[in-house]
Amino acid sequence: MPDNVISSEMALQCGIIGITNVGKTTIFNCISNTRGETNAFAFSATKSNIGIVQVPDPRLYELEKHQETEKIVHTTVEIVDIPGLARGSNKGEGVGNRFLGDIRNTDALIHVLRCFDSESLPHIDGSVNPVRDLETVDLELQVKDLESVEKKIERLHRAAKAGDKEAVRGLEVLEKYKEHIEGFNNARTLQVKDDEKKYIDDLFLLTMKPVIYVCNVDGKSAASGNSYVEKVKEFLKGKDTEILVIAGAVEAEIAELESAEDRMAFLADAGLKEPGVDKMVRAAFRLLNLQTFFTVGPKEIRAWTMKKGMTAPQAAGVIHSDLERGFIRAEVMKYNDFMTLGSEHACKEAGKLYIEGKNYIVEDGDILHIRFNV
Ligand SMILES: Nc1nc2c(ncn2[C@@H]2O[C@H](COP(=O)(O)OP(=O)(O)OP(=O)(O)O)[C@@H](O)[C@H]2O)c(=O)[nH]1
Ligand SMILES: [Mg+2]
Repeated sequence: MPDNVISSEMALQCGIIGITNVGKTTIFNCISNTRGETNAFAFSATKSNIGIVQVPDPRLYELEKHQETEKIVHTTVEIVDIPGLARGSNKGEGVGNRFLGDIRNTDALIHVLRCFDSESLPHIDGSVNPVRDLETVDLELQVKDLESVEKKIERLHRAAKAGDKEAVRGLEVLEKYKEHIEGFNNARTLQVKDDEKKYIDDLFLLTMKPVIYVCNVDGKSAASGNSYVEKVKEFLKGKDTEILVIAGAVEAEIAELESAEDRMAFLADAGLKEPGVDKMVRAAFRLLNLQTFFTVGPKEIRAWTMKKGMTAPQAAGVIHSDLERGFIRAEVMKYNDFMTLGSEHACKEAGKLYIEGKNYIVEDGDILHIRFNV
């Protein structure tokens, strides 16, 4: 199967990681219908929670302004809440070792950092210090990666001795990674040529996975952050990474509220226009290299998930395999054209309804109508 085909068996997963007791499960519970247990005891969590999470896309409601519909369907993304790591996890400290395996199964990471004070919740390392925590977690992952790299180096050494030329080339690349990681760096930051990546792809290195950072702050700091957040930003300066600020405990309370009006009012009180976790889910979606296309009609307006670079028949296959098999053509409108012109008819008149064939690469925000025949 080509690697840009998604089916439900191989859904991409984003993992929530971090030190123990930083608020991972609290944040997870804001976005998921699956309830994870939150707890003030270190190492209390003993299993990962998997949630199918709605990707909040305001464009769906904008589309509804031009097309009356019976229902709106959001697309989803899979997010896993993994129990906390601690110093020494790579040696099985805490319950850490097992969870490194859960991290390996993910495709991208949300790294949660504790940026709140709480007298009732002591920090496992004695004080609140998100930069130290970040480095602690990175180090655990690096140690594990180094193990994987060294194992493969041994294997390749044997093959190289037996005269395998490919193994000799592989060794050069792996030695570069070994040196890089030994210098307390994450694998993702090493610049290598595209054709060198294949020598480590099979290792699924933990520090190779793309990452965003979430600073979990107290309610007062929801809109403006605090000095802990500043330290994190300072530390990550120049690194090409996204940093989000979320008031986890407050957002968890807001998420519990029944009425949408109440939720809006409490968000406004906290100085927010939308929940920080909504931004986080969209960021996770992008981090996984996923994009959205829409189908728009009187029965439903719906967002669908596709991998960046999918062709029109592949995207059609996300809706139903028949649509891929019997694909004839796609009628495509751009979201912005549809919003400005206001209807399919108007788009057609303006020459903004494009007829595309099987080689068309679908773009984020495309509104598709698939013509097919089976
Ligand atoms: N004051 C304050 N407490 C928080 C905040 N977020 C989480 N907590 C509390 O911190 C404790 C731990 O939260 P969890 O969400 O269980 O933390 P976790 O990171 O999932 O912990 P492990 O799964 O054990 O690693 C709970 O008692 C939460 O109520 C916050 O923003 N402010
Ligand atoms: Mg937890």
